[in-house]
Amino acid sequence: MADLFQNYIDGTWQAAATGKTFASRNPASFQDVVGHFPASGPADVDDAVAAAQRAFDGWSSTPAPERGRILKRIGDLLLARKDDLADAMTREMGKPLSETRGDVQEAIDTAYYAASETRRLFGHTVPSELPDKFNMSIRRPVGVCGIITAWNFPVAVPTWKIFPAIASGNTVVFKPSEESPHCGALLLQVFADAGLPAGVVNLVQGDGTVGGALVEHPSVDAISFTGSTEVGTKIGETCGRLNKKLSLEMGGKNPMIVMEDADLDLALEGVLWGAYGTTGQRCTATSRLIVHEDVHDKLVSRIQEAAEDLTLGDGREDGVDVGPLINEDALKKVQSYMEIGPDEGATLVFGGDTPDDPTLDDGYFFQPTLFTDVTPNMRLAQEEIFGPVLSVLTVSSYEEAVEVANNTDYGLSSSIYTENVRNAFRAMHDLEAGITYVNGPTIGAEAHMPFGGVKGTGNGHRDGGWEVFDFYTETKTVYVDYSGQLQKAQMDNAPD
Ligand code: UN1
Repeated sequence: MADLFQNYIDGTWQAAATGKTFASRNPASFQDVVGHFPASGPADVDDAVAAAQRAFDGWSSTPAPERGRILKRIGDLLLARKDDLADAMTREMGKPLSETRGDVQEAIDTAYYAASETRRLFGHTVPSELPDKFNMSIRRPVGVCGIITAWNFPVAVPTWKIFPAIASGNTVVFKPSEESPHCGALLLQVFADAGLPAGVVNLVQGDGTVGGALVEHPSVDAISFTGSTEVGTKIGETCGRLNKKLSLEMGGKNPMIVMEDADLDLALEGVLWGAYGTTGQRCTATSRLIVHEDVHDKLVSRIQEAAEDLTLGDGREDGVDVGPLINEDALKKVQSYMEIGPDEGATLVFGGDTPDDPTLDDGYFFQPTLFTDVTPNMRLAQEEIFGPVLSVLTVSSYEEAVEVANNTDYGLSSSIYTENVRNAFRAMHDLEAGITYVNGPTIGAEAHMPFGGVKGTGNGHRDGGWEVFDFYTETKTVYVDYSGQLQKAQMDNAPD
């Protein structure tokens, strides 16, 4: 019998009020049940929000550097548990150990970065238009933050949000994906062991019902969401109706441009990592390869040759490059494009099927796949597939490459491989995306840099970096009048 896990509310582990549970399974071997988790409902959300509200006064008035000291301890504990967390993560969501270690490392880096920012949550001091008066702005925490995240970066991405939120003095109710509840529970155990006070971060496990209740809850002041465009758009409607602060991080259809002057060895490595790393299940995955016609055939045949060497399998085994997809729905979705693509006129060059290997029959594996002859408006070039499927489009100039790259509703990441310094700098401005890599693939965010997208990917906010503190704080404007008399602004009463 696999372990039974609970919610974490007000500093204690508690069963869901519903009394119901759900199972989390290993996508590489679905007989392997990772654990049973509370299938929570609105009553559990109420309890968690009430705990976060109770904790708010104490936590927000704790000096920020003291909050930073606890974040530093959280980072130290994540580091001490890195291998255990990575192993649990691979078992629960499938990506290889080298990648899950990277995921935990990203959380460690975020902890140390957020800890250091607690010593410079700067405001401004500004001259007044009146004599003997002093103007400034300070940052105040927003309140109770609801944090809802996906399963593909089940440790890193929640910490991109939770750490700056608590560094800024907010309290949190965290709802991890129902595909990665174990990672969520392990993260909360780290917080508890590091001495984070009760109620500062609460965990409620479950499906969209929990997320929905959190978004609707009148005492939740802000929501930060990473996940599908469909769910994010619904959350956006609700938060709009309730005037709730919201940060959305949704899909991507990220282009990599390879110009005729590119270093093809470098581009090849970038394509393999960007398109097939994490089995293509990143919102930043390279899913459109936009290649100059002069190097198209050469690059495609080199990708084909190299992709044959990629080993599919259980990410906890040595030498595995590509793990499984997350679940059956994901597998069915990827499979559907194997008909959609050729029907629209694309050519399947390699992959296209589940692996011909009976030892992998118990997992949701799919071969790295590549289509050529893809044109900009095909579904293969427009829809986020979230699997190891790369679509190649051909162009004949820099201008055409940019036009094709921007021909998408999404705008998260983008990349260009070129040795031409002019085009490298032009791309930085021309590509409609929140992130542009020059001579690197579309993936690989660093913890201290802003992360987020434009167009259909987001709503203007950023995770990560210094910008995220603008989301988790409100600006308070303060005027101090020490003139000893009533001075009226805009009243022309200043001395001539
Ligand atoms: C995501 O897929 O939601 O930059 C985040 C990257 C990763 C984060 C991806 N570090 O690709």
